Amino acid sequence: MTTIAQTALRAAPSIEFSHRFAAEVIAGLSAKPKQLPAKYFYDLAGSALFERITQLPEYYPTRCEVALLRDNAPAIASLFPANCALFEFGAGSSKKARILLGAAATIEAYVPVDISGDFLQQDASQLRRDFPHIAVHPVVADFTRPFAVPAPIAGLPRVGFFPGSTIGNFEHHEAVEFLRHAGGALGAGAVLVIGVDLIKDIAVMCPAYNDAEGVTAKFNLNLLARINRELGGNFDLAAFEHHACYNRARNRIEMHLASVKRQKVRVNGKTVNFRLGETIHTENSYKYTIESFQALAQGAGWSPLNVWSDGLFSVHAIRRTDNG
Ligand code: AVI
Repeated sequence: MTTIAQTALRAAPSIEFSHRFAAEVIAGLSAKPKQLPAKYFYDLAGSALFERITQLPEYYPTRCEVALLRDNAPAIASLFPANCALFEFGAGSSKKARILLGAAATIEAYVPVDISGDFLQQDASQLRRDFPHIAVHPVVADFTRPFAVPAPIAGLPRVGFFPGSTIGNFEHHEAVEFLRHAGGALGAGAVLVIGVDLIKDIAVMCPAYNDAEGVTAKFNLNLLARINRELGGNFDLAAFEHHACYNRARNRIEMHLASVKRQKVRVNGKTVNFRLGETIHTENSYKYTIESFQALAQGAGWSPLNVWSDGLFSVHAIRRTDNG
């Protein structure tokens, strides 16, 4: 996930991006019920807020995952083939990948794949200084779509890394699609290390998305602020409330923005009407059991190799089955 430092270096959005953003926002606000794509949370301000979320006392996933990776790095590294290339999907700051790069002597190359090119290049320079024996080949691309593999990596066996439970922000069919795509990019027999948040007591899950400091509320409301900034919207942020709750039937945290009054908002030249209490659904964060994630992965051509868990979060190692 993109962080503060990365986004500070990010170039202005392209015209193509702005058109897609406008079209998806208008489509989402015209839908019933209203919704907005969660991928638009991560502008400069949103990425900074997400970075703060990962440090909140209530937001356990980052802390748990880093501890699991640190405590089990040798066991995870033992699954990697000789002279392999580690591909990180949605690389962000490579903070977590560094744990694996430091533990696995068999990693010959690191290939972070991320849409944020400026930061990737800067982070690559630092990684080359810190791990001089590892070749770093950043790929600027949308990691959910096919991308060109750098030529020097072509012959190396590949290991995938997808931390953060970002898979939880995908609908189940999208998660299967991503795992199939990752399988295609990594090749037959490849190992994928993936972080997955677990279903647990609501008293632990809900505060992680309703923190006392209100950082998650600001993160959610920033989506409206971004629409104001980039699409000439006139959302009054004080007229919307952050709501986050666990949907037991669907095993997901849902985030919404609820209108505190009847109101009209202008976005990109269009008027959007809100009833009192009407919500915009902004994000799903699916939670899994160890077994339900393994079943999902199996359906996408991956078999379980090992899993490390502290009861709150899980780090899975899965292997692509030959026919995956
Ligand atoms: C990035 N993703 C895994 C986070 C999550 O927990 O679903 C995004 C987030 N939304 C609110 N807090 C954190």
